[in-house]
Amino acid sequence: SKEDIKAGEFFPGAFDKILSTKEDTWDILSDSGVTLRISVLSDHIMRVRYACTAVFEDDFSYAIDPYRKWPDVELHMVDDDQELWFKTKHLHCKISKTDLKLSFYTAQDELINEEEKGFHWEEDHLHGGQIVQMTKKSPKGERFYGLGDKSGDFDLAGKRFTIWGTDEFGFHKDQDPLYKNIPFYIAVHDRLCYGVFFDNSFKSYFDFGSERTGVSSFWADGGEMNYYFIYDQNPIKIVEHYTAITGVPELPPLWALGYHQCKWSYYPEAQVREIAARFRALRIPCDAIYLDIDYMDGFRCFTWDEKKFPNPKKMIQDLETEGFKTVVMIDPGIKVDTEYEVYMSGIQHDVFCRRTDGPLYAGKVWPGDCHFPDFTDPKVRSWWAALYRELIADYGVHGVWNDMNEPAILDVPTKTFPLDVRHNYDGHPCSHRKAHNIYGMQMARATYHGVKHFGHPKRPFVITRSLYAGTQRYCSAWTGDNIATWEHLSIANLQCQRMSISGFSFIGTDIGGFIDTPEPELYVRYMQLAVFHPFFRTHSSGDHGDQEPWSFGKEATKHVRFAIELRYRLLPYIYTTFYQYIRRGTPMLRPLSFVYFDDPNASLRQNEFLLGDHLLIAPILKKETKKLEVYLPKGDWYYLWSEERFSGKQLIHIKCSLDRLPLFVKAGAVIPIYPLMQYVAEKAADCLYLHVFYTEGKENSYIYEDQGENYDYEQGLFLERHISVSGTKSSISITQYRRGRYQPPYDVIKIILHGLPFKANPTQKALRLLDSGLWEYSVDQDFEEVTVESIDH
Ligand code: MIG
Repeated sequence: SKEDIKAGEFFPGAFDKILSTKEDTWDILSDSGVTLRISVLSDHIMRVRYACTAVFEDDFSYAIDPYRKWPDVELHMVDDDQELWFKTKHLHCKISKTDLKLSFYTAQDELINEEEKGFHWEEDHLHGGQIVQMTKKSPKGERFYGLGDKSGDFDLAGKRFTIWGTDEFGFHKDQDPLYKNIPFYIAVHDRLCYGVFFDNSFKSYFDFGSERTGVSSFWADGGEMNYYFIYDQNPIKIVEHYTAITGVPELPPLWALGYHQCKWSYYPEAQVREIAARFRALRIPCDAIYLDIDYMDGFRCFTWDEKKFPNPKKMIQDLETEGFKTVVMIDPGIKVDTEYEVYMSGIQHDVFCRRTDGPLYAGKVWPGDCHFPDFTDPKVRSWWAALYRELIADYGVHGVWNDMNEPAILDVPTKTFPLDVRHNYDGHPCSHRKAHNIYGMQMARATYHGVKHFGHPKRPFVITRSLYAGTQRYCSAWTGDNIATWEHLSIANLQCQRMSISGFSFIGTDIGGFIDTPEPELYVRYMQLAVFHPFFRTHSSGDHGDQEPWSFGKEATKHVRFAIELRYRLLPYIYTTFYQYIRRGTPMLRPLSFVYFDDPNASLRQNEFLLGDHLLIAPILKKETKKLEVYLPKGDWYYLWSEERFSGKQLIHIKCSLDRLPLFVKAGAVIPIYPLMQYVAEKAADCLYLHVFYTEGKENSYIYEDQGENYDYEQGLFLERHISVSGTKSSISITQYRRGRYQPPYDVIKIILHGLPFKANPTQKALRLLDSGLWEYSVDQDFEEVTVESIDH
């Protein structure tokens, strides 16, 4: 394609010389004084930086996991007449000496990606610095995925996006930008895939063939061209590499994976108690209840409205006795009020953001004029963390919800801070232009440290609205102010999958929609989908109708209860999936187009996805759906609600009724199920169910368990079960290998056998025929092998 170079664009020029600064890092100098720095993190990841004026910025990023150690990599450098090559085992990078353009190849010499204009920049005469840009070639049919919470179709090709966290109340499909800032994408073409993480916190842009066909580009309003190029054999692995760079969370407390009930706002205390009691009376499981801004005294963070909540400590304790955790909102804006302790402490400790010329910045939020802590200053983060003492240590609050941290400001057209506001940026002083996209992340980080400290030895739980790449290390998130429409149900499905493949798995949406009230059918379908989202919470703006599981009539309540019960039964499976996420960076929600990336039909699908290794969810996203077309990828799949077995690589049609969401289990899978509880650890489980889905051949499953609330797992108090199922025409055997020292509360495992192609021999005494027609086999939880044979064996 023809490059159209514009006036004012600068290019690196030709190769001059090469210097090795460290073993894994090379500086390539151009004849115009540009330095290209290549460093190798692993066989699959290279980092590319440019200094337009020979001086690099201090190498500092909020996104990067500081604890990640990269193993040594074998690297070959080849310097010939025309080109420089950097070669790892799996990824080769070629640099042309005439213009310093890069291309990436596989070890088999397949072209993964090459630059078009490559790196170039424009001078920013107003602010100083450069607008740094990168333009790459994009072969026909290339698809693009990622970028966090974008609300359009899953494939981002043909569009342009901006990364600039924005409070978008009632956002719509394709609205951009939204709340989250994840400058990471995955591209797929010709059965090759790669990832690009552009770690630059300025306002940045991604153009996937919208401006010019055949090119993709990304650029930022300042900072460095600094990106990571990732190559591997499938997109799930690309996400795993990205997650290795930016980090994973700790295990959440198990209750955080239960059902949560929220509204803007539940008050006074009597109403909170009433809602909680209603859950128990109606036998709808629930683990957490939220207090939105109205619990505060005049929206002053870290205070209580004593009229509405005369004795928060007692209320929180009583709720806890009933199995409810209390989560409260904390916003970044601190009311300007000399009678308010937190404000005065902030002034005294000089924590608030200032304008360029010195005055404190004041912006309007709920309480009126506020000052805003500069969370990018480590001293301020410590100050903020310490503020949680009373809430967490004294009152017993279990989790904290950080809102409005884009940061969002009312009554100004830009919806945020003026750009001249100053930030410490951990010792790299800068303006809001650079700090905007990481502000919410640093708030959530400070909150996480406070909640963790005062809640110790319990695991912390924090939820945030805004975030930057890497924020998954600290907390969960929700997708912001959605609307109770069917279109938003589709958006929710795509946003959660997209966040998951953007390294952020602990994500959910306001079930039913934040704005407006859903019709009963929509609420039921919404709930059924959200069962499979890692963060599982109903929330609504509260100024329309009620939005509790029982608010939509008898029939809907029944279906909603069934959905929530399914969630609780599946908790060991979901917890295991979370554990796989933190162990390997594997996204919890896995789009079909990612897992079955070599299947061209799967790559055309965007609604179905997998949760974990073995469950395929086919959400119902349209009103009055009677029949759903579902694409099943390779392998055999059981339709959970009928035991019917389908072979994959085909489109099937499923008859739908309102009580069930189409759910498929991979043949050979073992799905762990807990006995139903009304909240996590309501009682000691007396058994673990293992639902085993027959396959002819072999399939492995993995289950992770621990105490669920503290850090004992770090001392080896966890339990891993590696289970394999192998089936023949006349037998099935299930073998287990266990690791870890956690003693589960149950002694017995009940194995439920699905899909046996033979009649089991009932003389085995452990075997019992259930009403459902399935066989159940009771066995010690530490069994090593179980075999069930055909009666005619
Ligand atoms: O714009 O605290 O997204 O979940 O209920 C309103 C009140 C401010 C926005 C959040 C929403 C929350 C609401 N907040």
